[in-house]
Amino acid sequence: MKSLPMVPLLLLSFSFSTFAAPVVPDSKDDDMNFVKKYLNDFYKSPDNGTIAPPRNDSASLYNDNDLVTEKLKQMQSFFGLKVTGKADAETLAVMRKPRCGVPDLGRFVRTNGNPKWERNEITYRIVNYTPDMHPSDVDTAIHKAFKVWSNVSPMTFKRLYHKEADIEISFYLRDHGDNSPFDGPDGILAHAFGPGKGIGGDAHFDDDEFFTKQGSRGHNLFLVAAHELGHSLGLSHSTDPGALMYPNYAYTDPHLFRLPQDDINGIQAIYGKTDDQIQPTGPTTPQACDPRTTFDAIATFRGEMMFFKDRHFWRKHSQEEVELLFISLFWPDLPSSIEAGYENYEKDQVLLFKGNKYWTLNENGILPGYPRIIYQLGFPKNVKKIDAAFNDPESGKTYFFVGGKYWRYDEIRQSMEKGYPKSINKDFPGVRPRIDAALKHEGYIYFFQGTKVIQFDPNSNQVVDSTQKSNRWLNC
Ligand code: E1S
Ligand code: CA
Ligand code: ZN
Ligand code: ZN
Repeated sequence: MKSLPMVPLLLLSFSFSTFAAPVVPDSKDDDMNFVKKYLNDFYKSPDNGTIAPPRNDSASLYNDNDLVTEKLKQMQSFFGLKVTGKADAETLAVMRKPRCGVPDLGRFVRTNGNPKWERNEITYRIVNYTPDMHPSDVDTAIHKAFKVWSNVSPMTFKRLYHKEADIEISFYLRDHGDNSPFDGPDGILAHAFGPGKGIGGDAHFDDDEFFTKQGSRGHNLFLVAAHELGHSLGLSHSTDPGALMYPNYAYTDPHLFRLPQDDINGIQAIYGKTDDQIQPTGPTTPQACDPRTTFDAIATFRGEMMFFKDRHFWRKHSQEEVELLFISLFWPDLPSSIEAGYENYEKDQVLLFKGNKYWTLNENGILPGYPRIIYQLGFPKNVKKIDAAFNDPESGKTYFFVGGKYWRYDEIRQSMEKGYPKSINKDFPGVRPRIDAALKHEGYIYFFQGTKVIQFDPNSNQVVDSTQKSNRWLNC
């Protein structure tokens, strides 16, 4: 589980002499202890999450430093200080002022200690319903969200109807009595409390949101609930942008949802593995600079490059920085693991291929009427998928690579050319079949094969370089 980086504390303690603090600190350790005591005294968590000595096992996901940071932020916002989460000089000065002993607020704190459920059998109750969905669809979404976590851990979840349960699920508007009011439409979608008595474990959903069963309008209740239940079980946020416990909502088709490996690692670090012989695995987020990085497909669009990989693509603006994005964020109806793609400069479109289907996209998204079947482009029925494609803007011709053969399509006449398929070996000497992705760029053809790139010069008809790593294109 990739936890968010800890904010280093007390970085500024050396600058104290400039502040008229009543007590001159002896050392950084004293500052730290003072800050911790102050926060424990005045920023208690709902279920008494005090800042505990750090646990050194891998399950300490709700880290002590996270808690200190969280409570510091609350304290800073309470006093109208700059909210840094760090015990900077200004913050320490306020803390050192005399004050009354009543806690500032029993505010909602999720990162309290390292709470976990001490039993594996947990109960839940759906307290009320949203008007957005049919109640039975709410039941199904919540049931599925619990299943996400019970599938990968020894935890079991039993629904109660009339008795108070460990995890109480409810929909609320604005202020709802836990000192963490919702904020109206957008912004906060929901929140949940870490394991504990009373409000501990409970998940609240902001009913000013539009929750859905399906589709990309509004927010999918199953996905939001699965994330919140992660908190209910004691998980904090992850820095892995592909994780369910990443702080930001990302739409993925709920039918195709698989719990990412990072979240599996997180929950298993707390509760251990499943009782099954074979442990479940989940998708991992590709790392651009992993030396093993390979691509599924590459396409350009209006001067940008898109490198497709699993559920994601990297977007590269000319020579600038590279960002990793979800395919589903841009095109909710596209599948993952795209196999080939190219830019049709003529029509200002991008074509993406998977299996015998293809999609045409422009800046507004997928054009209506897609996917279509590749046989409409003139491929014979024995072609089941395209390995790679590129368009040559000078000639307006598109090259399609399939196994050891290639086809050429005339974009202007909109037809496959006669005399194809031809042999890759014969026409591109030095290029072996099974190409992952291809690209025409600044006069050269680049064939991506595994972790290697073959640079081919179409003028001299020869390979000019085959030593480059694929991920060099991602600035690695
Ligand atoms: C997003 N966050 C949300 O409402 C904080 N904006 C409470 C919290 O202040 O639970 O973090 C805020 C909740 C949310 C985050 C991620 C819901 C998904 C990640 C990956 S969905 C496929 C997915 C996600 C869903 C509160
Ligand atoms: Ca909201
Ligand atoms: Zn609440
Ligand atoms: Zn969250």
